[in-house]
Amino acid sequence: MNSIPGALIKKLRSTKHLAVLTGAGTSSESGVPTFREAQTGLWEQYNPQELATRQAFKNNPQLVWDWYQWRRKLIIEADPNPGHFALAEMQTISQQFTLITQNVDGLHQRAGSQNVVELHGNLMLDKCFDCSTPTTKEPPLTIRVFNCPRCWGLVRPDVVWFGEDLDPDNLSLALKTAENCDTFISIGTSAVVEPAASLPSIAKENGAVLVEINPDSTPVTELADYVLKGPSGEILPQLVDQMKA
Ligand code: BV8
Ligand code: ZN
Repeated sequence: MNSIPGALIKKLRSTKHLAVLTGAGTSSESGVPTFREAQTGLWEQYNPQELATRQAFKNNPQLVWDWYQWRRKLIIEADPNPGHFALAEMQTISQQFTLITQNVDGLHQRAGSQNVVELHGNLMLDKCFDCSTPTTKEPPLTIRVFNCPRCWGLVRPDVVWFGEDLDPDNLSLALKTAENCDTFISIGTSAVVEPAASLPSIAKENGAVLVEINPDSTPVTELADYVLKGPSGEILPQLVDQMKA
C-alpha cells in the first residue's frame, strides 16, 4: 500500500464533520464474505440479490430463513477487525463524526463505534413480515421460521431487502450528512446499491473532499480526491495513527 499523502492527513486533522460510508469490504477481514463474493456450500447456487427480497421469502420462507441463520452464525463467530477498531477510534478524535454503514453485521458497534447509521438494518434483529412488530428471540439462532406473537404472521430478519424502502429517518440523516460534511470516506463498497451508492457523489457535489479505501476500483474511484488502494483493515489503522501523530 503506498503511503498516505500528507495533505490528506492534514485535511483529516482539520475536518469539522467527518463522514464515513462502509460496505461489506470492511468486514471481509473478519471472515464475513462480502455481499457479492461467491457464497459457499449450499448457498453457492443462490444469487444473494434474489434471496434478499420479499418475493423470495413469500415463495420459500424457510429457505430464506435458513440463509439468514447461516449468515448469523458466521457473524456470531466473527470478530471486528483492526479496520472496525480504527473507525471507532477515529470517531473519538474527530470534531463531528458520522458512520453510515450498508452492513447488517453489527461489527462496527461491537468494535465500539457509536450512533452507527445502519442503512440496511441489522441481521441479528427480527420483525414480523406482516405487522413489522419487532420479535427478536434470544438466542437468535432459531432453526425454524416462527410466527409473530401478535398477528401470527411469519417472522423475518429486520433488514432492508431489495425493492424495500430504507428507514426514512436513517436515509434523511445519511443524505444530510453527505450534504454537510467536509470530508467523506467511502470504504469497502462496490458503490452499486442505491440509494447508498449516491452518497459519495452527493458529498463531492456539496464540496466535501472525497476519499476511497478499496483494493479495487469502483464508480467512486474516478470521483475521489484521494484513492487509497488496499484492505481497510490495514489502511485505517495507519490513517488513524497518522491523524494522531
Ligand atoms: C430502494 C440487506 C426504493 C439485506 C442490502 C429494481 C427493483 C427494485 C429496486 C431496484 C431495482 N433496480 C434498482 C433498484 C434499487 C436497488 C438497487 O440499488 N439495486 C442494485 C443492485 C442496482 N435498491 C433497493 O432496492 C433499495 N431500496 O431502492 O427502495 C425502491 C422501492 C421499490 C422499487 C424501486 C426502488 C434497498 C437496497 C438494500 C438492499 N439490502 N442488504 C442483506 O444483507 O441480506 S444491500 C447489500 O448490498 C448489503 O447490505 C451490502 O452491504 C450492499 C452493498 O454491497 P457492498 O457493501 O458494496 O458489498 P459488495 O460485496 O458489493 O462489495 C464489496 C466491496 O468491498 C468491493 O468493492 C471490494 O473490492 C471491497 N473489498 C473487498 N475486500 C476489502 C474491500 N474493501 C476494503 N477492504 C477489504 N479488505
Ligand atoms: Zn405480526
